[in-house]
Amino acid sequence: MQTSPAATATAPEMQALNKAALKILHGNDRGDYTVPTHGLYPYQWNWDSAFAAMGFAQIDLDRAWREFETLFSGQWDNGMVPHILFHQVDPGYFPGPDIWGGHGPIPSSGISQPPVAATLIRRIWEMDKARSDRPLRALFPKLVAWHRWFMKWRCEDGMICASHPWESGRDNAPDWDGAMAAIDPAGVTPYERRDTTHVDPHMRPTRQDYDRYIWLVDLGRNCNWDEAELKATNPFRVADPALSFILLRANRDLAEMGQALGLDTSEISAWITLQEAGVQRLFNPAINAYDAFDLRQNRFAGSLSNASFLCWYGGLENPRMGQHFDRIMQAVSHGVPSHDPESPRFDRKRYWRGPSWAVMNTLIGIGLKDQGHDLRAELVRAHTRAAISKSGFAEYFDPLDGSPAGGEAFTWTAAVWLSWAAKDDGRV
Ligand code: 9WN
Repeated sequence: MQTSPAATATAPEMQALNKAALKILHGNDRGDYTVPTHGLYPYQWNWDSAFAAMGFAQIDLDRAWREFETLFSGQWDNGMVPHILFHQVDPGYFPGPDIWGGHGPIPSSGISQPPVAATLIRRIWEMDKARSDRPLRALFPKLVAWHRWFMKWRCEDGMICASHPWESGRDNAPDWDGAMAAIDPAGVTPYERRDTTHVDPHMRPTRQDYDRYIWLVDLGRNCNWDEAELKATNPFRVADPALSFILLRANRDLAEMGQALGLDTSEISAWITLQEAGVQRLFNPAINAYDAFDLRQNRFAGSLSNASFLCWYGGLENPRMGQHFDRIMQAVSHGVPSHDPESPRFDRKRYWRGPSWAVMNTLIGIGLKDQGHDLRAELVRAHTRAAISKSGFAEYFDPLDGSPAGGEAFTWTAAVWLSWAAKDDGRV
């Protein structure tokens, strides 16, 4: 196994990076919430916010809680917490609130995003326990309602499905290729992309992807985001290893917090039991790895991705995943790549089809550490540090040389630096 990254920063370089990370966090801070980066993403994104809160927790626990409170102020009556909250309309991003037609208390999208919040809230609560349980007590029922929504509308035999590639947070991953190919986007609302005015189009999803993203938004808006109708009609329903492992882990953390608060957690325990069986169904023997599964076409995607490596984060042990991990980390200098570099679909620059993401690395690293794979956990951290030291706080990184890709001055990359990548003990 490779044990050291391509480069390590000196102490003064580390200090300069700490300072730069804080500057990014403050620069993207809009008071009660944080934008992922100025320009490209001018709104509050769900899982980005959870990581932003971890960054703030290093310097200001009240501000960390406020990030979550703002996020949950956008929760819908059915429990869903949207993937984007449009606090202030900004023409720099498409699709905006009018295209989404969300019906929550704040203008929003109509889908959700990976529920990392409970796990990161647990960490902040542990850091803040001595002061008070009050913020956790207020958020706890909202977390339960959100997870209940996932279990009611996104769960198939314990596997958790994405209803749109954006819901997975891994927009153009090869995991969705089969399901996307089956969609005919005829009649999609005419639109003009804004992302490619901010970022090199070679680093972004294709036009074919976007037609289908917007077609799926049209589908949801046209039925007023009626989940029962969408469950029956949406051609995109793919069980996602990331959503499945992340929600399983989140439910474990939620149950722990509930018990500490003296609350009844039997409903959560039942979810965990169902999900523990469900994640086993995501193991695809054809690639010997956890994989996405298309419920509509009843077939695996055949994609070994960084989501597959969230198995440890979900509390699972599987020696075959360790072998894949070692092989892939030997093939790259700045992992963990979002897709297997040996696959013909690997694309080192294009978003979720190859690049490494500091935020996924954090989750993979937490899981490895929790399962006792200390060397592998440290390797992920070292690669993440090397990429950030070399290229700054980019949205994602080329895994073959660590060069920056996507947006710049990224909140979650800065937050990951402060809360995990640069820390001595390797714990979030
Ligand atoms: C669509 C904000 C978000 C992340 C996602 C990432 C990207 C949006 C986009 O940016 O998605 O939600 O327009 O490309 O894929 O994970 O939350 O950083």
